[in-house]
Amino acid sequence: MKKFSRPALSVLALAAMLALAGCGSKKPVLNVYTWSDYMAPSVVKEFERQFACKVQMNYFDSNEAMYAKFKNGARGYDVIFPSSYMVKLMDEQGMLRKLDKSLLPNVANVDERYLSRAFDKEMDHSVPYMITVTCLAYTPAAGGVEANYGQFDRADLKGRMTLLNDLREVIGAALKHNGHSLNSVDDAELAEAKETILGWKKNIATFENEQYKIGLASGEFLLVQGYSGDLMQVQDENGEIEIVVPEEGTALSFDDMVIPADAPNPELAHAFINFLYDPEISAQNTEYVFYLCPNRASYELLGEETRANPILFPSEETVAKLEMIEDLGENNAKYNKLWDEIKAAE
Ligand code: SPD
Repeated sequence: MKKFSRPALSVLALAAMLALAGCGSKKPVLNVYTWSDYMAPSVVKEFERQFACKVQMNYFDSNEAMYAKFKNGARGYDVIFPSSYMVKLMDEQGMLRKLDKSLLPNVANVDERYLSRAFDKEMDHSVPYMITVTCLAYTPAAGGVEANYGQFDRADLKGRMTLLNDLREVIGAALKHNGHSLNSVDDAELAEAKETILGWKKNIATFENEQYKIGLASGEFLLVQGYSGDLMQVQDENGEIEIVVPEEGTALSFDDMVIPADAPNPELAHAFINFLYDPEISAQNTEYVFYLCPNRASYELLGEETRANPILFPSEETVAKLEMIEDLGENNAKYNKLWDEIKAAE
């Protein structure tokens, strides 16, 4: 039988209020805008049951696509899950609602080791949801793979590899491969990264954020750059797949939970964020999506295999290789221009 930690009184009162509001009328709807394959269906169902509501899931496949949609006037979302560098940009533009901490008692469990690396350390506008480490994954048919981004230079794997369709991840990978910070704004380093990626582009099948998972599972793609949890989901289906952290270093991202300034249902949105930090719920979610929710109180509830997973709980040596993707302020324009040039190149 499932146990749930005892929520604070104000949260119980809110649940009762929302449940009553649902009686005899249409259920309240929580509109969520997030990445795909990123939440256990059982978790969503349990929230709908406890809060007598309907959760409507909507998906994006990159921070930039989400931001562009929002900037162009998309409205009606209650909770969004951008990466923290994008949260900073959205916050600066007044797009986000200040969080009411009295409605988020479970969030006290957030792991300080991660929060200390976050941009919004006070969690004024965002709460970390899950942590991504960008990795490489390959099948045995790729043959003799080394754990580095230089693999994308391999002409023998031409047409059988993919890079993410994510400008910060791909430019970041090339910068790391060339020995620089993945947040570099140095013109010479960025020009060098562009040349590196143009070389890789000759060998990859495509830049892909979603279909690469099916392609890797089916054997169509032999080596891919991917988000850690997504790759582990594929590995769970196909035990032959290997996942490695690139030795030059790689990206660490937090995807956060934020409430848009004009969210139609901010109370229910707070309840959802708080619910996702219930230790049992966080553990259940991590076991399903293979991303770590940085909720200290949930760690002891994870299975032994999950606790021993070197990507979810990396060694000091691996942590030293990880660099957080940061917002680059006015220099974001440089990256956008570089990415457009890379995409347009033959
Ligand atoms: N399927 C969920 C993918 C979300 C991974 N996080 C993206 C981080 C981007 N830097």
